[in-house]
Amino acid sequence: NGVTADIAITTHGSDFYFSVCGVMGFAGFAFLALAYRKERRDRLFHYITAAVVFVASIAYFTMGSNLGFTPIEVEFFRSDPEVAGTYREIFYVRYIDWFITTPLLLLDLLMTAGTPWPTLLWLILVDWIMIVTGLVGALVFNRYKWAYFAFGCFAMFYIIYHLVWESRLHARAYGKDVEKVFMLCGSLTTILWILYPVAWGLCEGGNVIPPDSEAVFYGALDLLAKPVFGSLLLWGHRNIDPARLGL
Ligand code: RET
Repeated sequence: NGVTADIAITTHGSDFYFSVCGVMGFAGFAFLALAYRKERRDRLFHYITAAVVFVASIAYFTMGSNLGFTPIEVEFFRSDPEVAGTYREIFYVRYIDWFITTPLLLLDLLMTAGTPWPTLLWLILVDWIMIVTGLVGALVFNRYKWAYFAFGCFAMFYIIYHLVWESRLHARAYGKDVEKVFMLCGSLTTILWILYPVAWGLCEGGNVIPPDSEAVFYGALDLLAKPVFGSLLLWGHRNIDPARLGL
């Protein structure tokens, strides 16, 4: 429709997005190929993890094609004359990706810890609050965006508290091998998830770094949180019978 942003990605930015798209897609086929070495009933974690990277691959295809964004006016109170009235491209497609994939990543982790399903559902609902408030905040142009950001951070720290305390103790009860994979993947998740709001504050929030740097920041986080996390999780599960976890 001809709407463009003053602050937008360059060709380099889109090349980077296409590379991440390729890595995510490749990881998806690899996770599926590994699934076929197992009995159908033992493939749960493979299917969930493959779905995560396939969804991400499509989101990255979208951003590489310079689609899935909308121009949002840069926040008013930062308006030195340089940035007043300028528009930054905000990739809402990220949040559609995260809305689908972060609950799946939580499923991966929490089912590893044998978390009871009512708790699991509750944490997914809290996760949705985190993502949706982040999206709304990103689309708001004035300082109210930071209120949404605060709601989202509150939700995230609640989830992290759960991973670090309740779920860790749960995982421990299932034995050494379960505890080990949970500790590895849970620690990775805790560190990475805390960096997402940092990226948001520098990009959608404060417009401190340009969209090309945003591509690299979120891109690195997504590669670590999806294909790297997924590989470690599936590797950790190689000798764990899902029936032991009540699955
Ligand atoms: C937002 C902004 C609002 C406050 C918080 C956020 C956290 C986002 C997170 C995203 C995780 C994404 C993952 C993607 C998979 O690749 C929405 C940025 C707290 C934690 C793991």
